[in-house]
Amino acid sequence: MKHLPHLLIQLVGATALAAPGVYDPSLGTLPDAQGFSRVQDPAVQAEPTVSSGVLHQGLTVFNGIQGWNRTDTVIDFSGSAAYELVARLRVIASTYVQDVGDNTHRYGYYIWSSDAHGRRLALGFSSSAVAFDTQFVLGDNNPAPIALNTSPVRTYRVVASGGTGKLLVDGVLRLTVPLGPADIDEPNNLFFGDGTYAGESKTELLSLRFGPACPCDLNDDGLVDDADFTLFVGAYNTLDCADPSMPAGCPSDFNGDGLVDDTDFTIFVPAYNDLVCP
Ligand SMILES: [Ca+2]
Ligand SMILES: [Ca+2]
Ligand SMILES: [Ca+2]
Repeated sequence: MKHLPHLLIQLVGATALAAPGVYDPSLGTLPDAQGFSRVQDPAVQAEPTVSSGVLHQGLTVFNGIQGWNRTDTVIDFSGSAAYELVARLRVIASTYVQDVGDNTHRYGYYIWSSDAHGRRLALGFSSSAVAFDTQFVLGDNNPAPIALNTSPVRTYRVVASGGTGKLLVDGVLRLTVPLGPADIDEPNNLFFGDGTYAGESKTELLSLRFGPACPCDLNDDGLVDDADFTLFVGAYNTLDCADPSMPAGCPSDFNGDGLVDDTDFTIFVPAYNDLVCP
């Protein structure tokens, strides 16, 4: 058993603060009350609800849309700091429709993000697959969807940096795509929900965060606080990323050397002192 260095003494309880770029259902409110705008057509349809830290939505209208967006956060997929979008989501049901006429694909539920240049990274969910697209008109330039049972709660993480987008599911890298062309989407747009007039979905969203990467935020709530410290300590005591008891993807190995040790702790401490993700 290793022991954490005395530096730990510097860590004191953090205060709960609202973090930017976050939708947090545990606050008990809809996205409308947390800085997101409702996108809904037709105007009258089943109202989403929030309970016990979960946003319940759907079954949505097949030939209508219902979701939320915001455009007030400047995003750059190719900036010096990696961009990250993380969502915990359970897909109870979501359709997939292929339009043979124009070679487009429509998923019942989307989480998509565009940067200041109008480049797009979009996750499309069906009950048995997830797609990771860089084009607005979906077609041959997008990678094939991954077969995936989306019904358990899963953590979907999109990371964009250096001209590349990556998709990790539950900490495991599943797809790497080159960034798509500019000017195919509204700038700085983050959208989640049923965004198609050719599909429907029933979902439970447990969290959503987007913005500059914040690797020490191990539970993805926009803060680096005691909850993350507890997760870090567990990984630190396990030490080896190859240990089967280590969380998938070894997220506490901040420097990527295969171990969770004092080096990672020295990376964790300043993030903890900053508290709020950048
Ligand atoms: Ca729809
Ligand atoms: Ca956290
Ligand atoms: Ca390490």
